[in-house]
Amino acid sequence: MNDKPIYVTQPYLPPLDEFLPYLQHIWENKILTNGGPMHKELEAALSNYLGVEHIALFNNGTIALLTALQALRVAGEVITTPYSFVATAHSLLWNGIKPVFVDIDPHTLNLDPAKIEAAITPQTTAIMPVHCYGNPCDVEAIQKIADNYNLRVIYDAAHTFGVEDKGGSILRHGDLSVLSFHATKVFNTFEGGAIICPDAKTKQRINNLKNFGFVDEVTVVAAGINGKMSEINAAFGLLQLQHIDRAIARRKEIDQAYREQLNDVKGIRIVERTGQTVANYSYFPILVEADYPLSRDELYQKLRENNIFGRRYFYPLISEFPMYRGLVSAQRNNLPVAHSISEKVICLPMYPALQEASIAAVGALIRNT
Ligand code: T4K
Repeated sequence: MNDKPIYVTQPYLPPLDEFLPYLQHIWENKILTNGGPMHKELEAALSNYLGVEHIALFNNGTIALLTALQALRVAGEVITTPYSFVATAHSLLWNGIKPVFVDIDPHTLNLDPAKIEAAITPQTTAIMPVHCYGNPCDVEAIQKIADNYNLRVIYDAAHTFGVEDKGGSILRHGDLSVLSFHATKVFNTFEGGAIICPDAKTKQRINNLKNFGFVDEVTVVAAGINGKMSEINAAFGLLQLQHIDRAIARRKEIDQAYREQLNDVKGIRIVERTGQTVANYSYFPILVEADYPLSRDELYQKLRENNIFGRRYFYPLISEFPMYRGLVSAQRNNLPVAHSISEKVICLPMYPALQEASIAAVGALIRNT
């Protein structure tokens, strides 16, 4: 039994004294928000680190998703995955858009491109896929469909900080990609997010939208929102960035240690990393199959009884929540793979400060049933 609870994640916090000079700087110049110097510096640093040209920072990933949809004037119906955090579909509803759920691929756990075309109607204007757990979607197949039907593609890339495929950053795909910098993410600014956009003009529109629609002191061009990242969040991001490579390297070690512990456990399937040349090891999802001695929920409870708080990301499916379940596309028989995965998944604790003893304890509990 572990004395202290072990949660699914724990934010990476650099030493406090390293943050104090940033605070001092903010206190001295008294710019707290509205695109101040830290904000500018973080945009430049992130665009360099991520290998993308245009990035617009936000106060969280959800407001960034809402704004991405507004920026492209998406309306009508949008095809998306039920296997995600609820914010993905909520961003559609908040924009008065109808989500149309399409099933996922059983290996990548991302939107299955083979099933997208059948869900397209004359009202469809866009696709919103999620690179779930940092596993890239089948971006080429999705783009081909989008081109054929003249649809926009907005990637929910909340899990995908720093992930690359053979051509570079995964964030370059689609019309826009949206990141989350929430406390539970690989790179965090306490709360935060960003939109990666293809050109300066789109970024300008996004910047206007995240600042109430202002383009200058007296001109408002759109019903914008307040999506601005504050200086304190940006400062924390700048500090995090100095530690991020070490933090991801430690995640990689943990990933390998779990694999060694769990590789040959009958009935436990480790979700494979696919299509990545650079991974960020953001989550460690396992699937509890029928030939494991315990059900998924029994194993989940057993871990909890031992102070290990894995999470069932993503259960229930988004399509099961009351505001979605009435949709035709939300019917269970439309989403058999997503249901099956959602009923098997547990994300094990994964964060840089996780101790070897904790990894061993998790492994032992799962092996010894
Ligand atoms: N799209 C996708 C695909 C997403 O996964 C998310 C967010 C979004 C969009 C939206 O982005 P944001 O608007 O959030 O930027 C968490 C996060 O709140 C959420 O950001 C994340 N996805 C989702 C997958 O997980 P909860 O409700 O599970 O978080 P919570 O508070 O239960 O935290 C999990 C564990 O982490 C806790 O048991 C303890 C630990 N923890 C958490 C926090 C907040 C800490 O140790 N320190 C902390 O400050 O949603």
